[in-house]
Amino acid sequence: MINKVKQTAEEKYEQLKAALEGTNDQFDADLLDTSAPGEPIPSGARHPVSIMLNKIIGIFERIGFTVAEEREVETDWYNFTAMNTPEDHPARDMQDTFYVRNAPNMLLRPHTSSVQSRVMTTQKPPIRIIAPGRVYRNETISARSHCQFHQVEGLYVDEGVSFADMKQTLLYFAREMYGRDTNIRLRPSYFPFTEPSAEMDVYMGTSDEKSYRLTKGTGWLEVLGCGMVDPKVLENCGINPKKYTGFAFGIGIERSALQNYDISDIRYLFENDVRLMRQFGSAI
Ligand code: 2U9
Repeated sequence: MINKVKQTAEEKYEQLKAALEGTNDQFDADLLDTSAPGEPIPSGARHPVSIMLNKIIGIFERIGFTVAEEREVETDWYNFTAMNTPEDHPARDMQDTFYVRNAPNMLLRPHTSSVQSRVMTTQKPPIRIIAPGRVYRNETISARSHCQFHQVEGLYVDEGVSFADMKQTLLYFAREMYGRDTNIRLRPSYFPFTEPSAEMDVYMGTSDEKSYRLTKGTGWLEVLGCGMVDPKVLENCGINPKKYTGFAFGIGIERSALQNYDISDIRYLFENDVRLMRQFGSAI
């Protein structure tokens, strides 16, 4: 009886061994199939805000502007006092600007102008810089506005810099950004730090549904603010306004990104949802 059990066990063992060896042969063959297609390696993607920032930086670097970066927690002097924004200006209000608790002179910068005011107090003209970076404002968060966003500001100070220089520089920018046949217009505006000040529109037309909607039926899209640096700002930063003049401009990045990529809500840009980013896999 014991022999019979042993025999059955041995048969079973041989059967299983043969079957397993057969499978192993198959498995080894699969492993060694050098013609099998490789596993795809997912590539990373840039954030739409970075794509827009890099594009704008590239355009200005090609005509001799260099990037300047500075701190996000600033003093009110570099952001407001130097920039000719009076003590009672509404932008200084806590409703509009985040202040650091227990440090009344410190704030989260509401624009990157403090980069330029810092550069002007330490360097002599010619100054030709762009200041990209994150800024903060005490705004109610909605589909259209957020308490954090990005700007690129530019500054050119030298002897004999004119409004015509500004217009031609911004026309070059618009044509690099929106196409070589793009036309622009400058509308009068007001900023405490520039005089005269203007807003620049680019002509998109109204022939397709997207441009009609973006331009509210006018064909013109507002792109940036600009102006000649107020002589008071130059003086505050230690630059002689009798000898030097300059122009400056500011571009809001999120708004351009939403328009460019047809994104319906600014909050998507701050949620780090990879499904948003994956759609920009092929962009630089
Ligand atoms: C210095 C002197 C002047 C920067 C400027 C604007 C016009 C402007 C807005 C664009 C959209 C802010 O992001 S936004 O909401 N900015 O319209 N910014 S001129 O002027 C300067 C900067 C530095 C020393």
